[in-house]
Amino acid sequence: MQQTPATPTHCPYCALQCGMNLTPVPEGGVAVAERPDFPVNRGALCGKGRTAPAVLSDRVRLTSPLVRKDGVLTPAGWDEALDRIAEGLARTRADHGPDAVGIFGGGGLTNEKAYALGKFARVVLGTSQIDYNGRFCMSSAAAAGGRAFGLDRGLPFPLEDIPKTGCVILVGSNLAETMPPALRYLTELKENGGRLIVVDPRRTRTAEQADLHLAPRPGTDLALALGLLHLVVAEGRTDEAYIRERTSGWEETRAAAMAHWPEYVERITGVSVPELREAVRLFCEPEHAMVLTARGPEQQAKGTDTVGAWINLCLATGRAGRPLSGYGCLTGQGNGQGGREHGQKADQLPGYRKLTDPEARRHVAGVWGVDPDSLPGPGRSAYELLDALGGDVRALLLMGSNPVVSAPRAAHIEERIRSLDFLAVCDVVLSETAALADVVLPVTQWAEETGTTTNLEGRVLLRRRAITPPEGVRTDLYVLHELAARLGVEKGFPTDAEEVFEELRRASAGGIADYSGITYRRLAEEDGVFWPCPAPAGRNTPPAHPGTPRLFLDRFATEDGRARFAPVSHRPIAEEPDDEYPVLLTTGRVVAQYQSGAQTRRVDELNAAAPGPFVELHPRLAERLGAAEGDPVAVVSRRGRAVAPARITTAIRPDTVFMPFHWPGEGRANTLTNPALDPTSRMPEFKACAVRVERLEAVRG
Ligand SMILES: Nc1nc2c(c(=O)[nH]1)N[C@H]1C(S)=C(S)[C@@H](COP(=O)(O)OP(=O)(O)OC[C@H]3O[C@@H](n4cnc5c(=O)[nH]c(N)nc54)[C@H](O)[C@@H]3O)O[C@H]1N2
Ligand SMILES: Nc1nc2c(c(=O)[nH]1)N[C@H]1C(S)=C(S)[C@@H](COP(=O)(O)OP(=O)(O)OC[C@H]3O[C@@H](n4cnc5c(=O)[nH]c(N)nc54)[C@H](O)[C@@H]3O)O[C@H]1N2
Ligand code: SF4
Ligand SMILES: [Mo]
Repeated sequence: MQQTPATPTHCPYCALQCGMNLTPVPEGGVAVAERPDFPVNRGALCGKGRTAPAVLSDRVRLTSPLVRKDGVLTPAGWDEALDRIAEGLARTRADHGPDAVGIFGGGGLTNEKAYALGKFARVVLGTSQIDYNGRFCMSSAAAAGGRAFGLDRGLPFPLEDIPKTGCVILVGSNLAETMPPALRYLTELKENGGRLIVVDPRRTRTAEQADLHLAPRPGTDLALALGLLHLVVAEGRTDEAYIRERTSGWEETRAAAMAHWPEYVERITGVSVPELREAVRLFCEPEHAMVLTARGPEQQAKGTDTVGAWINLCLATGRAGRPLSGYGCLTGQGNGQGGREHGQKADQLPGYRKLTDPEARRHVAGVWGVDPDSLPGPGRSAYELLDALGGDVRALLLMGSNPVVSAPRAAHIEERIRSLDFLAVCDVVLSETAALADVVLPVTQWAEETGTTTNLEGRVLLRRRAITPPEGVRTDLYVLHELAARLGVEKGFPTDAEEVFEELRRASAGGIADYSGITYRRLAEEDGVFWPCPAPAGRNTPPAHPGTPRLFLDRFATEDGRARFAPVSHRPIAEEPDDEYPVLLTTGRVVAQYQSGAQTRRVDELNAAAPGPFVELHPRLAERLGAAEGDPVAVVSRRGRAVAPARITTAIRPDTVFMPFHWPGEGRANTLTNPALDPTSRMPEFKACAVRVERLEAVRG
């Protein structure tokens, strides 16, 4: 029998975008094999990536459009389903104006899809009401990075630099569970004599690897970083020449830090003064050091300032824009980085351009062949958009998110979604949100389509089609093409991903995230290309731009080339515990489930490993409640009540409980969470709210 050659591609899930080889199997679907030559993961895969083919099975996926008839979702043909959507969107627009039609996208969508979705909103619908789930993810780091450096890219250096630095402070990342193959970089760091500090209210699998684990009270990272900066100044560890030559705004920031005495910071965070001093010593002694943040410090109503405070620490010690030193954010979703660059965000045009910038509007409108004045202005952020459903926004097209499970204050958002005049969802499975739709369109999955993603390093990658999708399933690009045509726009929405990418190149040219020098051909030959990668000027094929693995080595991307300090001060979380709600709830992930679980809850092996929600609590708290391991406990916040079995562990602070957010129904963590938003990034406070915990018998009396 002839061997089918394997197709090298990338995982459908997280931002590491591990390389893998796919081979079609006779019974349908693909087999996943190692791809040791791809540098990011060198063959290693986590259980989610390994089992991703299970979601290709007809047993769990959608294979026909569904249209609601007499209240029931019923299989229908593609034309009927597309007609219904076009009608639903057009009627709403006619009755209530273009801004009554909303679009909600996702950071898992490829660059091509995200680009086409943003263009569809502005050109076909003329609506300003588009945003995406990246607001729930790393928007605070993006805002802080943009403010400090003039450019936001997850990591400003490749992962391979991490083992060569002297110290890493990992703030609110549980890498060992959320990007398991990346743990290797931290292990190698330690093997090389480097130090690891982990900041997490829980002693996670990642924290267990640390030389020093700081366990602050949730929502107090801002104070913690200021306390460290205070000590840096007090101990004379600032890099004065660097501050003078490469930064601006130090005096104000220095003054703010000096107001945060270590004893004061200890009272706020629960991290002791000796621990603070030890952290400063480990961070400052080596020649190079890095700070990496993830959702812990970012998913806070002050996430932008919090990340700003960690960046301040890097700047004051001369640890940014130098080899083997810097600040980076570990982005989350498969295309968390690219998804935030090409226009599905409320205030954004492709190439990381601003929708309010007249020059950006002129450039992109030129590529799109429309009048710049016809482009709407910025719309609402994700939570605000979801909150407006059924009010100002009456019809919604949703692609690549499952907000019934993943949005904060989810019961309220579910009710808003139910109150829509019209909802259309494109998905690969019947998610909890798709189940509420008027029309559901079944779309192709990673192994069945081509497209690009940009991983956490800013490395643009080519995902290749390895198998033919089932009859009855179409691509997201096909959906947008067909809807555009039905709404009167015949051109400009190709179904071929490479054609979309060619247009994206031109639209991004000259922007911050410049992809114009990147082609599918290059991506097929190289291990990805780091943006910015401008197209070479001139016509006689001059040498291609190599891409930019390392940013800021000569200058920052601000107007004066200097990084900007952020003069920030401690402030409390939006909802402090009180007598009625005395405990803090924080939320996050487990290794075997992904996000809202829409995909991974359909994989037997993963369900066996992580079958359902739980409430992690300290023995002291459990004792007070009279709860034993496995007992159902109720967690109650001002927004609702969730029930899940108790998991008792000393790995969490006694004043805090933790719930993963991967499940719907009774154990849905987001029934409880607080949608208080960061004023700049509009990121909700997923990581801290006030709750009361009750043993279930006590509740039911
Ligand atoms: N298995 C798995 N992997 C994933 C995902 C998944 O759903 N499942 N999702 C992907 C996506 S989209 C993302 S965004 C990433 C997220 O990756 P991570 O950021 O690593 O994931 P989280 O579990 O949300 O949060 C990390 C840690 O923050 C801690 N934390 C809670 N509150 C605070 C706080 O106030 N301060 C600090 N410093 N820490 C706090 C939590 O205890 C938790 O251990 O993972 C990606 N990878
Ligand atoms: N309490 C709490 N809540 C959180 C978080 C937290 O830490 N705590 N984290 C937040 C974060 S960081 C994130 S990123 C969000 C994520 O939460 P969601 O936005 O709900 O993300 P997913 O569950 O990945 O949903 C993606 C949906 O799109 C489908 N899908 C996948 N690929 C495609 C595609 O190519 N096309 C189409 N049309 N559909 C596709 C999937 O089947 C799934 O139904 O959750 C946020 N919610
Ligand atoms: S770490 Fe992320 S990219 Fe790698 S296999 Fe797991 S889910 Fe996929
Ligand atoms: Mo995320």
